[in-house]
Amino acid sequence: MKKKKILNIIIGIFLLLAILVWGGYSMKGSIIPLFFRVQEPVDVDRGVKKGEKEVDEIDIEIIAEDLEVPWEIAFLSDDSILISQRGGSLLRVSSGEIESIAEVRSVGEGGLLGMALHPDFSNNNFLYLYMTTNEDNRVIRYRLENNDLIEDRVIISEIPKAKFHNGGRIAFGPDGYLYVSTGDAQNTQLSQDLSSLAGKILRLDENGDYVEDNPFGDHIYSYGHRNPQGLAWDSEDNLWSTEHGPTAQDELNLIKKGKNYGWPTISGDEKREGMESAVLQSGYDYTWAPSGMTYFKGSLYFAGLRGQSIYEAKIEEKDVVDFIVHFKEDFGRIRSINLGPDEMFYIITNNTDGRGSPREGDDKLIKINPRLFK
Ligand SMILES: [Ca+2]
Repeated sequence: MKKKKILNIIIGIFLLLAILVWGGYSMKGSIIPLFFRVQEPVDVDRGVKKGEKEVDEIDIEIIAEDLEVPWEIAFLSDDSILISQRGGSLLRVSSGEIESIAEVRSVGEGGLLGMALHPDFSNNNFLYLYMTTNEDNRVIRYRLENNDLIEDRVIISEIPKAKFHNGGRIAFGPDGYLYVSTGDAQNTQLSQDLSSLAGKILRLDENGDYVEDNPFGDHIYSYGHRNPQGLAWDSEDNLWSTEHGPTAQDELNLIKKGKNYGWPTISGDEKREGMESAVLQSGYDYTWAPSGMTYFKGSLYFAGLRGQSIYEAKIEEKDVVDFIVHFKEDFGRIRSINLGPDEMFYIITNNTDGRGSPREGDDKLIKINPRLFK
């Protein structure tokens, strides 16, 4: 009798264990993502292999997938990121969730491009967007309240538009003013024409008025540009810009107030009296197709579309002292690179607009630890 009772208890424990093991195993797929942030191993030569590092030391992390031609990133906080998509939608990515905030205006071939938060965004909620409309390229200021985007005012309009060469990067400088890069709108003569807003870098105050000490008494800050799409300031507050050249001869320029950057008379490092040559150019048979740019610890990092790379230009005394190509072809075409408040790089790919070869999950927002660039 006693033996039988013990046997029953043993069988009972065994069955209970079997149920627990089976249950745990069958739910494995749903349990794991709850405990570990889903972390896709990225197929890159220099990427950190899975298993080599602790789980919390993530060096490359895909933050969002299935984006549609994303163009610019802005950080509301460490874990809340805005993304503009060229088709006209604005997204917010929080904890891996993607929310659609708004559809912005009708757009042409350019679309919704640049985005910048007002330096005092936390108080005034002002968000600036650069977009192509049916008439022009323009910058509009909105108030972003929770997930509502409320139009506030047109900051600048009548920037010539075209199928290509719409410029589109906007950024607040260390002087507190808004800089706007515009393309030549496929009319090369406009870049030298000081009565046109095409092919320029503009400088505006927060309301869209021109800054009093702008060089020509209007919105223009520099001219003779073809299609600049990257703006970044170094630690000495020098403004740098990337610019698409004509078949190769892409440029990295040091932007100075009132200067002429040569297009269409000169390109790349060609020289002409009264015109500024690029500090660095891609060469005569190589194309970066450079777009977004950011500065971090002595280097400018900029995105390459055609070049499918992140380019690093180390700078000293307003000159480039070293040039390094990172992640070549690892992610495809890259539209932008930004530095987050967490001092991590965030890049967006540009493989879904018909010019690239989309990979699984494209387009993506990817976080990269800057230590991988050492
Ligand atoms: Ca030039």
